[in-house]
Amino acid sequence: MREVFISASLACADFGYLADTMRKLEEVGVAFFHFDVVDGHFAPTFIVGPPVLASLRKYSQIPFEAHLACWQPERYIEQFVEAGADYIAYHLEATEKPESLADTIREKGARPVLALCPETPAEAVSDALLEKVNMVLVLTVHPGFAGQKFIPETVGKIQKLAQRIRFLRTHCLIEADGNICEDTVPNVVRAGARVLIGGTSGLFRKDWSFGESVAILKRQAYDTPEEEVMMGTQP
Ligand code: S6P
Ligand code: MG
Repeated sequence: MREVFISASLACADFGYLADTMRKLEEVGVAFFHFDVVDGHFAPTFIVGPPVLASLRKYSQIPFEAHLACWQPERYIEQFVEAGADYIAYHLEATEKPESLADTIREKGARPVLALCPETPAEAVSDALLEKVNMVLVLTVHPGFAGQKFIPETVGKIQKLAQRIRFLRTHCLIEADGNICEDTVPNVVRAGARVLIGGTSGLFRKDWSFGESVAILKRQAYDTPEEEVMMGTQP
């Protein structure tokens, strides 16, 4: 039986209550905390940096993922590892040495995650790189902002990556990030995504509690017919 994990995109939380919000999300079964880190250039905004992860680390036991929407991510790895990031997602578009960066992240003590913008095709990722990273984060919206509309063309990319991962027999999971909600979950799960990053549309909703939101996302994921999905493994 495949397993699907819910990750909470904390950029969508009320920053005045982060530690309390994280405790509530952990109680209802969220498996990862996802921090969007933007440098003002890769995408035209700023969100959080290492001091925020470091302050929150003591309030949570589950893995932290730093999603670096930043140019030259190699400059920031050490700071985020020291701040407590367990997974570091860097963009293929933002670095000239994606393979050696995966090695560096691992050497520093975190797990590498390769992130892809919506326009970047699956073919831009080499087999060697797929074998080096723990996860591939497929952005299903443009980087930097919550509340955008799902880009349907990204589903085919998830499917192609999932087929290659299966062929290569690596333990790499695919994450879907952007407008992940009850309407889009069946598409990304059927294509092969196993980590669902919830934001304003799927997890931080005014009409549902966190418990209800997680239950709805998981129900949609597990109701997707078994024969149509690829197998996944623990990251
Ligand atoms: C987008 C970012 C995401 C957002 C998430 C928000 O640049 O990487 O992690 O925080 O997409 O969720 P939603 O449901 O508002 O799109
Ligand atoms: Mg993100």
